[in-house]
Amino acid sequence: GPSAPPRRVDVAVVGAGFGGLYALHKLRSQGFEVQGFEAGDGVGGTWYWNRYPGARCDFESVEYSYSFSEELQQEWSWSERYAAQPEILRYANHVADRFGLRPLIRFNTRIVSAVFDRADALWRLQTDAGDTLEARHCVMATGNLSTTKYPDIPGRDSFEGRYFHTGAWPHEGVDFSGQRVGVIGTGSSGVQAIPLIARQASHLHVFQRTPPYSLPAHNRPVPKEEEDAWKRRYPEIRAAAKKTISGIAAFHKPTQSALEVSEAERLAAYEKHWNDGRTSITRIYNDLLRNEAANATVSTFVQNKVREMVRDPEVAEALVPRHMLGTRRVCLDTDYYDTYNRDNVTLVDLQRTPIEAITPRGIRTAAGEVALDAIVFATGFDAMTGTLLAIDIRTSDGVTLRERWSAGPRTYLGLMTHGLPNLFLITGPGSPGVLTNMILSIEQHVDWVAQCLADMRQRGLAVIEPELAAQDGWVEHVNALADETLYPRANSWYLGANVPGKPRVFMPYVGGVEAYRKACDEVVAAGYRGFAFAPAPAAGAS
Ligand code: NA7
Repeated sequence: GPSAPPRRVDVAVVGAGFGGLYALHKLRSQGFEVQGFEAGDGVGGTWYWNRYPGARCDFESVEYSYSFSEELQQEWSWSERYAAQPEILRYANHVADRFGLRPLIRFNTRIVSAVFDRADALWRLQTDAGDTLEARHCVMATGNLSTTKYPDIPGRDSFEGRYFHTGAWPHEGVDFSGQRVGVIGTGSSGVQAIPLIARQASHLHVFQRTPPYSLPAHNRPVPKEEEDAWKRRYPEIRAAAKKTISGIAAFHKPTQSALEVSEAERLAAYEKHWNDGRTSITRIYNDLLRNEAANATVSTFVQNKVREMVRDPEVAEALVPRHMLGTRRVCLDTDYYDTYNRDNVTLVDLQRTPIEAITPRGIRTAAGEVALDAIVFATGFDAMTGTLLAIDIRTSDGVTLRERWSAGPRTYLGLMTHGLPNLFLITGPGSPGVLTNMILSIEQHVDWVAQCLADMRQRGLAVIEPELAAQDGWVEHVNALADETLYPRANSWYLGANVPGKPRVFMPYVGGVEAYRKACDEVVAAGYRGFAFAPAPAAGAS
């Protein structure tokens, strides 16, 4: 029999993390009809999925929080300098309830395909439940670190114990008491989880391929007076954050070269920063991410710290990172290095003894088999593009995102892709997103999209698409900026280097949030330079 026509809205928002929540709120407040979709059964995105022990933000919570509502930022209290995952998830839930966003979201629903019908100028989104929604515009707030990646090691399914990925942690938690546990991976997630798992497990083996740089968080409760003082200065702090590279007011924009000061002065500055507890050590001098000799000064400083903290010299040497600090994400930890001074912790250096297989009993390296009851995969994500490319995104006349991005992602301003009209990315490749305070970048993107859609409505336009030349120019600019830095010199997920076969393209815009906002705003001021518009088609116009 005839089925009801699909529901039609102005904007579909995919994902209900911090990006999706704010997009729903902002677009609805401008009078657009919106529909959200979320694969999980709750809001929070990253903070919904990553429930592993020790998960916390490595930006201070007073800055890693929404600024769009003065009441929200005045009324919400953060208990710690670096809030842990459960508190950040409570905050996401508070925001969803406070602004009435939950009814706008379909939970437990994954978008499997999105097809733009050129004749009707509508996106048709198909869910994994098999139903369809039509939307004039589609906002992909699908996150940059949302598709978990297991390593290509044979035998995982033969393992007879339990295994977990940090990015898809069981809601009920995991009790490792009395167990022999193996952790594979020492990025931000591993560095946070390892100290806590070590305290619970009977024995912990850490399987390390690349030693990270990790700085002490000096996490602590936030006293009331400090919070009050902060809240009084909030407008000033939020404004200052926009004028930085990372979108964090506390990360100052450096003016001096590391090589123009004396060694004593440099070491004092690094020491002060070490005791302060922030990841922004590369922001002390302006050439730490641009000049190898400058970088060596800070890399060596942290390498020596590692040697001081770990008692067994052989273990210490294996933990000393060798790449240039900052070219891969710097970690922030609580007791990470001291964990290797415990009797029940063994470091397995995979550079010496690579993993050969996962066996029914544990993990076999070139040095033999380690018997384990549980394995934790802290092995990261198919970052920035994985989640988007897992959705079949295409147009009715045969353009596919997968094909357009086959040699690496291409966007104009990180916001849109040529050939795929009315599809907006939040903090996507070509934007500074992943290198910055994500919530600040999310707000800027969503505000830009909301303004754009409001302008289009006012001018009676229904279709927006970046021009190919504008996109090529932006991609070239993003690459040129990256090539002036040391970033592309390391194997990192910024480059897709952690996923075998992924094109090696440095994906984020390194110019910082201030320059990026200026670029986006200038395009608007120049009448949306580089974008082409069209009115709604006569038939099927809504
Ligand atoms: P990351 O930073 O991508 O770290 C993944 C870790 O897993 C890293 O140490 C990898 O070593 C290791 N890994 C990956 N595959 C393997 C194999 N096959 N064998 C051994 N070790 C492996 O992910 P996180 O979840 O820690 O952090 C992601 C982001 O979340 C982080 O940057 C912050 O922005 C927050 P490798 O370095 O590839 O040698």
